[in-house]
Parts: sequence; C-alpha cells; structure tokens
Amino acid sequence: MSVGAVRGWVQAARRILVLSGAGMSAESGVPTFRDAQTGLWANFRPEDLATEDAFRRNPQQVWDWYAMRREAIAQVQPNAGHLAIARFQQAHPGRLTVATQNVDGLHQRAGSPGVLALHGNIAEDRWLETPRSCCRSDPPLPGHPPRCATCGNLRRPAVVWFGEMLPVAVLAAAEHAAREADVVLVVGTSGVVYPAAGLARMAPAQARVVVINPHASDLDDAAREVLRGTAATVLPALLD
Ligand code: BJW
Repeated sequence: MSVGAVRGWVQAARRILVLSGAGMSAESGVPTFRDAQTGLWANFRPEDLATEDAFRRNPQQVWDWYAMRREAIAQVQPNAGHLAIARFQQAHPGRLTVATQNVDGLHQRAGSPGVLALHGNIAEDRWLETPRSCCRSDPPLPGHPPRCATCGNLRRPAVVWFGEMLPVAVLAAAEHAAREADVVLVVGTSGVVYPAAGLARMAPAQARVVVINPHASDLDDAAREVLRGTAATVLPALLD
C-alpha cells in the first residue's frame, strides 16, 4: 500500500476525520510530549505540571511553564500539513473535520474551520474556582498567576489536565464525526491518552483508519494503513 492508494481513499471519502496530536506541530517547532530526546516530558514529570493538584501545590511554577510554552507557540507558524488540511476543507466544505489534542491553535491559524480542540487552548485562561461576582466585576490582579483582588481566586490555563473531563460538547462532536467517517487520518499522536485516542477506534468497521507517524504508536493496530512519514510531508501528498 502506498501514499497513492491512501490518496485515492481520501479523494473518494464522503466524511473524513483528522485526529491530530503533538507530532502534527513538530515541524512547526512545537515540542511533542513523549519523544525521548526533545519531548516536553523528557525533562518534566506530567504529574508535576499537567494536573490540577500540581497547580494547587505550586501555581507559580505551573503558570510560568505554561506562559513559557504560550510565548514559544506565539512565535511559530502552521506547517505544510496544517495548511494542506485547511485548503482541503476550503475546497470541500463539510467533508473534513479536525479533532485535535493540541492546545497550540495552529490548525485554527492555518484556516481550518470548526476545529474541535479536545484539550483546550493554551492561549486562553479561566478561573480555577467557580467565579463569584467579585471575580467578574474587576480585572484580575496581574501576577503569576493573576488573581481576583477580592477573593483570591486564581486564573489557570484553559487546557485539560489529567483527571479532568474534556469539554463535553467538543468530545460529543468528535465522537459523532468518528462514527460518520469513512476515512480517519490519525496524525502525530502516540495514542496513549484517553478518551481522545479512543476516537480512532470508534469509526465504523468499514472505515479506513490511516496512521501518519514516523514512529510506532499505540494506534497502529487500529489502522488499515500506517504511513511512516511526517505530517508536513504526507498530508500535502494526500490532500492537495
Ligand atoms: C510525528 C512527528 C511528525 C513526531 N509528524 N508525527 C483509560 C485507560 C487508562 C487511563 C485513562 C483511560 N481513560 C482516561 C484515563 C486517564 C488519562 C489518560 O489517558 N492517561 C493515560 C496517559 C494512561 N486521561 C485523562 O485524565 C483525561 N481525562 C479523563 O479521562 O477524564 C475522565 C473524567 C471523567 C469524569 C470526571 C472527571 C474526569 C484527560 C487527558 C488530558 C491530557 N492533557 C494533556 C495536557 C494538555 C495541556 C498541555 O498541553 O499541557 O494533553 S497530556 C498530553 O498528552 C497533551 C496531549 O494532547 C496528550 C496526547 O499526547 P500526543 O499529542 O499524542 O503527543 P505525544 O508526545 O505523546 O506523541 C507525539 C507523536 O508524534 C509520537 O507518536 C511521535 O512519533 C509523533 N511525531 N514528530 C508526525 N513530524
């Protein structure tokens, strides 16, 4: 099986789901989480940073880690893979849905409409505790993190940490897109984090699931075809 054959599936498909992970943005210069040398968690333990407990224990450390990543992401650009997806969507409205685990906003910046951001968006923040009227009335006091001047409620990154629910409507829309898909392109994810990884296994039995990843992933066994290449090289060859 070749890129050419998968391209035929894509061109014939009525409904396509792209499920993307950190590898989608690697060629834009955003580090992945689990790659051995360069992954964000080669140097940090996720339970120290990507949980609500971690934030409550050490809000400044977690806030600063996210602020550093937010600034780095603001400097990078969508790559040829993001752009190929967005071009396909513009040329074929309604045929392709993007569900991404990425919080970097690069699909949106490439011009993809209706991106389902399963794990939130790093550019946004929200209140840690349910906001009271004081939180809503005055701008938060600047700080690391900013806080409500009256009750001390903290701002936190609007991302989904371990142990937290994914946004319900976003996950439901992604599940619907998976069940309707005749082709699912699983791009740049290790496939270890649930429920996002489970979307690739929700496609109907006759659907063609294609993994695009230079390395082995936990979703290879769910795939009809595995393309061992990178997002920025394979996606333009499939979609343009
Ligand atoms: C390239 C490339 C190139 C490189 N081109 N490819 C079932 C079983 C066991 C555990 C669970 C389960 N269900 C739920 C859980 C618990 C947990 C979980 O999944 N744990 C597992 C790790 C074991 N899940 C959760 O806690 C989730 N919530 C939940 O389940 O809630 C339930 C609940 C119910 C009721 C009440 C309350 C709760 C939430 C998960 C949130 C994940 N959050 C993070 C952080 C986001 C914020 C941030 O950015 O800091 O999301 S963790 C991190 O992992 C991030 C990513 O989106 C996610 C996935 O990682 P991804 O994208 O796959 O990246 P990598 O690095 O792992 O892989 C990169 C891949 O790219 C590699 O394969 C490379 O080869 C490849 N690559 N270059 C293409 N150029």
